[in-house]
This record gives sequence, C-alpha cells and structure tokens, in this order.
Amino acid sequence: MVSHSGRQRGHLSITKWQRPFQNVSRVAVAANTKPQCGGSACGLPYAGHSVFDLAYMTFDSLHAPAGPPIADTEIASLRQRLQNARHVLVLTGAGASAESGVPTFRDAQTGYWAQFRPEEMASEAGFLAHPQRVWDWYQYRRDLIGRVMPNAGHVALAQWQARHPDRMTLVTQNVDGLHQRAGSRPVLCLHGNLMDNRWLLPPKACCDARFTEGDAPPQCPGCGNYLRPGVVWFGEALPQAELQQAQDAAKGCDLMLVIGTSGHVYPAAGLAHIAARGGAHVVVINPEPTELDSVADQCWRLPSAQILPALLA
Ligand code: BJW
Repeated sequence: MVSHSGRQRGHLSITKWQRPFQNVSRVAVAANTKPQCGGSACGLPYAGHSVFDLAYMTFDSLHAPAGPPIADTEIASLRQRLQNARHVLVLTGAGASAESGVPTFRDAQTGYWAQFRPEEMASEAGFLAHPQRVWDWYQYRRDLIGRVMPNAGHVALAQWQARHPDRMTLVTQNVDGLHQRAGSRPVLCLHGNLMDNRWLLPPKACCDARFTEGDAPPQCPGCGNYLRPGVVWFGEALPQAELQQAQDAAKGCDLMLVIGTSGHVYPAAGLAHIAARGGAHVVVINPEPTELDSVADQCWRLPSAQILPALLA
C-alpha cells in the first residue's frame, strides 16, 4: 500500500475519484457524524442526523463510497511520530475547509464566477479594474462562510493543539476563520481574514467607514478611497510577524503536516521546503497530487476531515 520514492516518500495510494475513501466509519464516529449518505442529492433524507451531526458532517463523507480502511499500522506510526515530536508545524490550505462546504480557492469560481481567473479576482489590479465584480465575489464568499461550520479536521487540530500547548504551530493560508471557530489558538493567518475590511489607500482624515453604504464597493464620500477585503492579494506582502513566526516554526519543527494545499502559492508553500531542509519529517495530506509532494516524506491521498480525527485522536 505504501510506495517509496524520492525522499523516502510513502504514498498511501488512495485518490478521490479512483479509489474509495478510507476509514469513513471510524472517522465519522470520531466526529460524531454518520457515515451513510444523508444528502438530498443522493435521494436520501437528512432524517436520522442531529443538528450536530449535520454541522460536522463533511460534504465528501456524504458522497464518498465506502472502502477498505487505511492500514492501522500507518496511522499508528504517524501518531507515534506526533507523540514523540518536539514541535509540529501544521500548514493548512483551502482543502482543509472543503469538507465544510467551502470551495477550494481554485474551485471557488463556480457558476457565474467560473469565467474569471483567481488572479483577476485576488489582486489589486483586478479590484481596480472591476471593483464591483471583485467586491461582489467577496460578498458572495462572506455569505457562504457565514453559513458553514468547522469540520472534523478543524476540530481534531484544535483539540490536539489544546492538549499539547506549545507543541504545535498552526499556520493557515485560509481566510475563512474556521480554525478559530473550531477553537484553535493561536492561528497564524498568512493571508488575512475574509471578514475584515481595510482601506485600499492609506486612510485620510475623511475616510470613515460609517459613511459607506449600499451594495457597491464602499467608498469614502470625501476622497473616493475604497474599502477592500482584509486579505492578502497576489503581489502583496504577507503580515511580517506571522510569516516570521511561521518560518521560525518551520526551521524548528521535527514534524510538519501539509494539509489541503496545492502548494502553488509562495511564500506559504516555502515553509515545507524550509522544514524539509531542517530535517523535519514532512507529511502531505491531500486527495490529489500537490507541488509539495516532492519534498514530502509521506503523502496521504485523503480528504483531511476524514483522516485527521483518527490521526490526532
Ligand atoms: C483537499 C480536500 C480535502 C480538496 N482534504 N485537501 C516564489 C515562486 C513563484 C512565485 C512567487 C514566489 N514568491 C512569491 C511569488 C508570487 C506569488 C505566488 O506565489 N504566485 C504563484 C501563483 C506562482 N505570491 C505572492 O504574490 C504573495 N506575496 C508575495 O510574495 O509578496 C512579496 C512582497 C514582499 C514585500 C512587498 C510586497 C510584496 C502573496 C500571495 C497571496 C495569496 N493570496 C490568496 C488570496 C487570498 C484572498 C482570497 O481568498 O480571496 O490566497 S491566492 C490563494 O492561494 C489564496 C490561498 O490561500 C492560496 C493558496 O491556495 P490553496 O489553499 O493551496 O488552495 P488551492 O485551491 O490552490 O488548493 C486546494 C487544495 O486542496 C488542492 O490541492 C486540493 O486537492 C485539496 N483538497 N479537497 C484535503 N477534502
């Protein structure tokens, strides 16, 4: 089941579409969810699931065919590594929230939004060219985030972090606040927060957000300065303190979990390179191949909300 290549890489060869998901019942129980499909898309009613069940039920779990479990020895071995690790760095990306029902960044352009490239939407140039379009996209995503819940993966990370204070640094590229809502503290947010706004240009005395209104991108009535989402767009600097702490943690960790990120975007993706260079054992958890697989010691091709509760129990 485990193949080794490159840097002693082991791939648990289970992919989202080719092979059935593993461990559905075990993880679903850990997350207080039920493994069987409850979605109306599958023709079954939600009956039998409590509100709590539904809140933590993962989108993929609902639609995943059942399959043979991951080798318990693999899980046990990584759990042992976690227990023995001096310091664990966790880097999450959009895939960590996929099973909450949040489209990944590169899947976020669904429906109407599919016609626009992410780079067009998440950049200052894109905003200045089409402020209404970009603002509407963010409002759409804010509305969506307000309606979803942390999934079993977020909860498992938060609980492990609480049980092992000072042994985990949780770094996220996500702007959805779901780690925080699951109880994780602290969370180093490299790309800001979707729910925040800030002024596009340094605010003048006239810039007062109370006087902005309506569905249009809010503008200062005095100078026309725009309010924009408090996220980090392409070409913009990441928050310096958070990035520094994340890089320090990458240098100092002996185990790194890279969860639900394509590994396309730097400097966040660079954390895995730093950790690997420092001798840390790097594990990628993602149902699809990623750009960071080549620096990983192990790649578990699994949806994170399904495997993290078992791994971090
Ligand atoms: C599952 C799953 C399940 C599905 N379970 N997994 C070095 C080399 C090349 C380029 C650069 C470089 N250094 C910098 C750059 C330029 C640029 C960059 O990286 N470009 C690349 C595209 C090539 N970087 C920047 O511009 C950064 N700034 C910078 O470097 O500034 C320098 C500077 C210094 C001083 C002054 C001024 C400037 C900024 C990057 C900001 C990124 N911002 C965004 C938008 C945030 C706001 C918003 O959300 O709208 O952040 S872009 C977008 O990508 C978002 C994400 O956080 C980020 C990462 O995406 P992520 O999380 O990996 O999502 P996806 O969708 O790509 O992948 C999802 C994954 O989940 C997939 O792999 C799935 O398989 C998986 N998945 N279901 C687990 N159930």
